[in-house]
Amino acid sequence: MQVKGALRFILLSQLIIPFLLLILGVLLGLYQVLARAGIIRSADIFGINYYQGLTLHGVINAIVFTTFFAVAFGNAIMLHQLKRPLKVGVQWASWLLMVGGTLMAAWAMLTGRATVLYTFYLPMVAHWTFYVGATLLLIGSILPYFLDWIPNTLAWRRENPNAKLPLAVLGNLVNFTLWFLIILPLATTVLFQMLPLSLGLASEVNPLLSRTLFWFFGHALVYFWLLPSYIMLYTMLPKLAGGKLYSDPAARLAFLLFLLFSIPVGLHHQYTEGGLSSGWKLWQAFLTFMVALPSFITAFTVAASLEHGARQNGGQGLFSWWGKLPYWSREGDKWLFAYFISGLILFLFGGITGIINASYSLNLVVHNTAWIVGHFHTTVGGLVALSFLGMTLYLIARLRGVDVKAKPFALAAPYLWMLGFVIFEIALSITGLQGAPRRSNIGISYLDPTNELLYRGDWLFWSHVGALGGVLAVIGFLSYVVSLAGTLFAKPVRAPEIDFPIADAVHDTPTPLVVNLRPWVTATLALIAISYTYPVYESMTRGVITKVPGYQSLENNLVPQQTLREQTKLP
Ligand code: HAS
Repeated sequence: MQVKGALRFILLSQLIIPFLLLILGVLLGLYQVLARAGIIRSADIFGINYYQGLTLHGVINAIVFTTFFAVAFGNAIMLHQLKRPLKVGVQWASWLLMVGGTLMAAWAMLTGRATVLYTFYLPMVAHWTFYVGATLLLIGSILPYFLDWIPNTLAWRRENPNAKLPLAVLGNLVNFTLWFLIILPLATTVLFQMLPLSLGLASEVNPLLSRTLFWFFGHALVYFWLLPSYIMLYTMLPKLAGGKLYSDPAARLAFLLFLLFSIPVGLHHQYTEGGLSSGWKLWQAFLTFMVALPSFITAFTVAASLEHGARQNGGQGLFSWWGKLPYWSREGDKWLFAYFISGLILFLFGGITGIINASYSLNLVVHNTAWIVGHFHTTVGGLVALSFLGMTLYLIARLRGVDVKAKPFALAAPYLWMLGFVIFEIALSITGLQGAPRRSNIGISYLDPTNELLYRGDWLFWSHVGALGGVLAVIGFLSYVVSLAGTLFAKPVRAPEIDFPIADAVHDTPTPLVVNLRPWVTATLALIAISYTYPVYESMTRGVITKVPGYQSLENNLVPQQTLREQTKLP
């Protein structure tokens, strides 16, 4: 399908702008891992403080890159699958809000006015531009869903009353329905708690309520990152592997189960938080195990699809068919396979560690340690990042009308990244179990041998192994940059277009349970109401704190450390 003019510009820039920011985000990640291994021992680098760098790393990589990509990919999927035009006015409005919001938040972070990490927990307070910027980014990201995708889907349904909604469209609509439902609690805490505090308009605040609302958003956020990857795994990977999707109804069921279970699980980030009853934490722990179910379904369906593809390529035996998959193929679009398979291998680690995190009792061992950092670099930094990077390269080549350049570099990139993060994950899991904290510049504390009080020499070996993993992953990223830069500046050889390698399904029997979205949305709302009414009520009644230095307005919050220390001095 051909794409021209403003729409082509918008789609291309939705991919290129976050990629450019990602270069900074990845380099700051390198600084983090070297600082945490005690290889760089300083509180800052090139004028960027460790925690400012950590904020930029998290916000750029996990929020900006992912949100821009999800919108660009969603636009491309809807265009390609429904064959209905997108409204240029809507797309411009969405683009302006997202780019404007990102620039505002970037200014606040780069000038040191928003060193609040990507979770921006109260009582840390950022400059108001950070909150307004983040809000604009979120509003911009949801506009296409309401003003383009839903109207286009309804029109498509009217024209095709008996046809099944294309699988990729279902996945995308589920993802943005989820997105809409979760940005409401986030907007509530940002607009009614954080912004007034930042502007000096509030004298008291409730951090417990804020964190409960944040994690109402925050865990489902990880599935907002994951679902575009699952769309690719279900609809494109089977074809790249040489075969078909094993089961279309299983894929639909997985998407719908994500809608149902992604949201009412946020309390598993707050197991150690005082003020919330343990019964509700346990209830959400059970639901967390339920949200792993669609990923188990995915593991089996994807593995069966890979086997189907491999057998079409001549694969035989119980295990030797694995050898017939196109791991190194440069033919056509098959290079993309490397991104998906590397991501899947990383996600095996991410899934296992996630299930360990979910256990109410085991979580007490790993919470706030380096273990968690290992977990999310094999999930959002693994399958999600690799599939997004692969698809960014693929779409840029299509939208520019060129072939992917420097394919050996494009192929080496995901394997180096995967190897790097497997090493990183193992190393950080071990240091985490040894007690190494996350979100901490341990190079100038626990890993500084001159610090007699804190020094933990036993963390040194695995921290260095972790740094080796991080360096390997960055080399993989640079290899990707070579291919992307070549593709970005290559001379066009054909008309710009959007096209995806969409697979047929082996099993495609109509299954009423997974056709209609409405009962699933109703059940989702009911489960959210059951799981969150009491925890939100509890947070509202128990969490208010007043007149504590950290909870005052930004101006007061920026008082020198000395004054803060005086204010909090014990008698
Ligand atoms: Fe998580 C913390 C539990 C999935 C991201 N998670 C985080 C944080 C992030 C994150 C960013 O219960 C840190 C937040 C912060 O800053 O504090 N997570 C889970 C569970 C799952 C899970 C149960 N997480 C994800 C995904 C993420 C992500 C996906 C990003 C995209 N997570 C937690 C918990 C915490 C947490 C607690 C809080 C910890 C704390 O104390 O702070 C599940 O959804 C995972 C299910 C996955 C599977 C794996 C299926 C495997 C597949 C691969 C098959 C491979 C094949 C190929 C076929 C069951 C699909 C094989 C090929 C060969 C060649 C072998």
